[in-house]
Amino acid sequence: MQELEWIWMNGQKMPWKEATTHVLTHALHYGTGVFEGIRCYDTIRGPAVFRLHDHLLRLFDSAKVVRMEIPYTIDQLTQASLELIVANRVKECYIRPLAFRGYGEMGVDPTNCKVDCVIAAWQWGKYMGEKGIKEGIRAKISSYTRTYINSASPRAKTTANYLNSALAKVEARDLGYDEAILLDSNGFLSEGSGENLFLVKNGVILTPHPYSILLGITRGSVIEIARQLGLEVQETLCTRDDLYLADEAFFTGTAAEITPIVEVDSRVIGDGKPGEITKKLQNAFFEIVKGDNPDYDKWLTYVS
Ligand code: PPE
Repeated sequence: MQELEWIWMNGQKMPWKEATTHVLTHALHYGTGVFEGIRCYDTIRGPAVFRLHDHLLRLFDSAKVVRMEIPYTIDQLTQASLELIVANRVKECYIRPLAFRGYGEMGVDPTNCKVDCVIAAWQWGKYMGEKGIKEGIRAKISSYTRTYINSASPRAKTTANYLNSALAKVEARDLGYDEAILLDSNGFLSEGSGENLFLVKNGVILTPHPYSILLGITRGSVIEIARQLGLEVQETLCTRDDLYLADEAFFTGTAAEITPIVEVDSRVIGDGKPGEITKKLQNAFFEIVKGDNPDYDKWLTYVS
């Protein structure tokens, strides 16, 4: 990966290469970490972070679920994120706050391990390529089931939850697909390995109910934008058949932004091209994150 100059770690910025941790860090062994992914976009008023406060609120929610006390406030992490962008002299970047159980004691119980907190930033282009975001990607329903709500909370963005994602992603890639779509333990659609899922049928937008998924900030944004545009959105149970027979489908996520899905399990979605509603939402979304829609300035934190 392309390194930037600084990483914020436990209250201070330090050179990228020095931001390291002990091999007996609890989270490395037991997955006891919570994190966020946030994008900063270049706008006419300079770099702006999209929904920074909402992402940090979710970080603290994730920490609450796993009973981890983050030793900083939201305000401190906000300030640290903004200062990191300035220090690294980037206009656009992806920001990764991470709080994790550190070095202290081995054994599953994390209680006696201190909580370490880092914020890194790097430049990250289109998650599934320029071609993917323009022309759409091919997805596969995974043989892996999304982590069950009572085994590991999908509402919490924990590092542990991503083994489930990584298994599904690698399987999909091995089979020649761009991304995996996981079903929940009842067989309904849940989400991609790192994205939420949307379908469009007869002009109505459908998205899996909030129980077995990460409640995506991009998902919430897209629902609000779509309703504002006068489109109907339903959060509901969706089956793989709903997806196969949809007129349009797309993924949402901080990294993935809005990525059209044009094929699932060898079924062409709609006419095999990004759909009209998908493109409309994509345009509206990029206008907002680039600071070109004053109605949504509330979602941007300008770096300076
Ligand atoms: N579901 C999952 C499982 C998920 O990982 C993400 C984000 C989302 C939904 C969408 O959430 P939001 O970003 O708030 O709209 N995935 C992050 C990690 C990607 C990675 O490869 O790392 C992201 O997009 O930042």
